Amino acid sequence: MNIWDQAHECMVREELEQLQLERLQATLNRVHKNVTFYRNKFNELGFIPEDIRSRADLTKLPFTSKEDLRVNYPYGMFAVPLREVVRIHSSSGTTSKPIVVGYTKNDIRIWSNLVARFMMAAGVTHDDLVQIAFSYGLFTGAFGLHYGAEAIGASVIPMGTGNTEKQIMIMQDYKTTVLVSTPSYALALALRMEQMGIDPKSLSLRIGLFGGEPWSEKMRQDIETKLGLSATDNYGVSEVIGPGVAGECQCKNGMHIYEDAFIPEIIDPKSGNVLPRGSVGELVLTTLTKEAFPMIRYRTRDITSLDYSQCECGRTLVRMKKITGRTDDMLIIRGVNVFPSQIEEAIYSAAKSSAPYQIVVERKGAMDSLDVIIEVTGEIFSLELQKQRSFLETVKKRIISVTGIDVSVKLVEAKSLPREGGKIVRVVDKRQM
Ligand code: DLL
Repeated sequence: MNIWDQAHECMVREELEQLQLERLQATLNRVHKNVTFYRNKFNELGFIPEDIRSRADLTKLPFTSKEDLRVNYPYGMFAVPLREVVRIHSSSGTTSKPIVVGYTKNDIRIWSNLVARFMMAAGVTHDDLVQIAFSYGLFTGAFGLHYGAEAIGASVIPMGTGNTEKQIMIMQDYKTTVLVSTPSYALALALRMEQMGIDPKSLSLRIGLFGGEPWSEKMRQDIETKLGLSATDNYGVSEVIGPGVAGECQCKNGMHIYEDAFIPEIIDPKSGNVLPRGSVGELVLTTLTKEAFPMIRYRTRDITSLDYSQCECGRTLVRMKKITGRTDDMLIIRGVNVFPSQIEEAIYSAAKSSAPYQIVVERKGAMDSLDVIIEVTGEIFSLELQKQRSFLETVKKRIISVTGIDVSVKLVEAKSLPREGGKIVRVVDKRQM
């Protein structure tokens, strides 16, 4: 029943845990030998890979954070020489420098097969025409889904993002059956079709694979009725692999985590302690198969919980609930990760000093917008109007070049931004999913 890798997706739990342990030991040996960062951390703790005798021993290991990846930019966390790396992707960092991740040939093969799992679980077959409306480039989304669809043997339409009317024309003319995008872009497509008077029934769409940002059950219903397809959720993190960490089956009741490739843990974000089964907390992931970029206990900062009960689909893999929030201040705007610190850095470098600012995020129609409001300070005030304009332009350009998303930047009077306890609320997120 739509299962791509029966042997791994339906394993008896005891066997799965034995496989995890073996793969974990191999991964720890690999990072101990090849990644200075991990070798130093392990030495500090007096830990050697042989100390891992059961899965529970995982808690002896240190966490890895985005900050660790930033410090080791660009290739410090790679566990193979660059000549063995066949692909590089990246993801937002907390500063203007992104995080760099790499894949060996074997990593790409495994990644494609993991993505094929959730595509097939959603009902995709080799007869489908898959339109990929993610950005092709450093973002892991487009290439991840592209290779997964090819592994299944479906026909891929590598459309990329934007150009909504052309997307719709291609859907009509090429008879697209599967749409791959962020959920918010799926809604934007639906709204545009409504405006153009196009009946979704006249299209051939039957399945939607959506991920890269949080969305609600209400959004699922909207997308399903407006586009006339079955909408499924899939989850991933670039540092861990990209899409292909977890995906829904047709029961649509949680995303199966591919536990033969990743060990999930739920921790209390403050104490770092592992929480009892079923608790809500921060998801931590350890990779078990990756050669080029293994991650030990990577703190995703995503809040969710795990459900170990048996799923009706026959898979024995644990399911994660929808992501309900973050334990840091990262925003996801149209599928793109943005940190307020990146914006602050852009303002600082243009103003040559700090300036009070606020970030306002809204959902206009189906699309997110990000406005940066900066208070006029002594320095900015003293600039002539012409220079103020060019200051705003510089800030805007810097933000766009670092984050890749379009923003609006405006100046307001000194002390006019609302304060709480004397402090400006940095981010006002008005979106309702
Ligand atoms: O967004 C990978 C991906 C691409 C997954 C396409 C699915 C589809 P990053 O750019 O590194 O990687 O962003 C990872 O996005 O930590 C979550 O906060 C969020 N995220 C990803 N998928 C989901 C989802 C890709 N299905 C960050 N639901 C993660 C909620 C999601 N949040």
